[in-house]
Amino acid sequence: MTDYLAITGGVGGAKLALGLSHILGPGQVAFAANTGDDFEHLGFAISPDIDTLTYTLADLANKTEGWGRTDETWDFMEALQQLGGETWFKLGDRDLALHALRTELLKRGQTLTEVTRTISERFGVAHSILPMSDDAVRTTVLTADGPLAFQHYFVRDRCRPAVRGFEFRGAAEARLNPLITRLLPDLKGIIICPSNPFVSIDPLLSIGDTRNVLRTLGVPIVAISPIVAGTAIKGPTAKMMRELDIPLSAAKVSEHYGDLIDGFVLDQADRDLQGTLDVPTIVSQTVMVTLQDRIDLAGTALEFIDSLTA
Ligand code: FO1
Repeated sequence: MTDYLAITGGVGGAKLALGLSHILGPGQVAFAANTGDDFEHLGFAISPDIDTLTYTLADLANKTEGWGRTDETWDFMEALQQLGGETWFKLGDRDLALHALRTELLKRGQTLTEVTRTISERFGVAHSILPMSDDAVRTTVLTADGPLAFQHYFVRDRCRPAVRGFEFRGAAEARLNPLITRLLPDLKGIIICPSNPFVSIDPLLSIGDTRNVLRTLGVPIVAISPIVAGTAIKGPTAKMMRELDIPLSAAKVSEHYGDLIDGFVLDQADRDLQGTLDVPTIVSQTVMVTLQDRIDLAGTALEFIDSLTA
């Protein structure tokens, strides 16, 4: 029986997932991965957040970039450049093997969930990585320059266009991964990782009536702030908040999740906010530099859930 579900996005989510995997066995925690960033590129099915999670749990993540894998070579990209192909999205040679295999297995009719399990098992990952849906949900960033597919906004245009809002295309008709649905009734708690609330966590919450289903489960849902002392540890969260006219504060992330969450983990730099939010809060070190930081934060989140359990 799976006790905990962690909802993850990219790097921040994967770091906490690694910490959780050191405390909880494969039967005790599952990771729900954002697939709103997925896209097809050069004929390959790319699932960046699933892969960040897979590589992190397999201890193969490229820690410098925050995406892709270690021991990478770039012959494919060099050859592609010589041929005048599109090179804005960097696919390393070894990483490419993963995308080629996923694309092939999907073409043969396997679901993204099945493909993800096959690939993660081949990398020796014992914990379940569950794509949020087997249906296509695509994050579109509404910008001052018009709507942009997520990777075009994020990688090609380097988050330069000013953000006006987001759409999760396909989310209303999509079905939450049935393996996630199946484990919900037995959960002891849900952890929302310190990922970007707008483009890493909201895509899952926008699938059908998922937000409502989670809200009414009756188990504690705790979120960890991705905003520390008025800035984001990584990625465009802070820039997005500024452009959306949302004050840059961890409190606003908590407000964003609203009545979905039962608890919010603030960084120690934001201890002044404790007692000012609408939900119970705890203060912890949320910046994860070392493996021990990841394990400690995971332990803190689990204890918090315990303390909130009626
Ligand atoms: N992010 C970049 O900033 N530049 C890239 O060239 C890039 C390539 C890439 C290849 C495979 C992959 O799985 C991820 C990749 N990412 C790249 C990261 C990724 O697009 C984003 O970090 C996530 O979508 C945000 O979570």
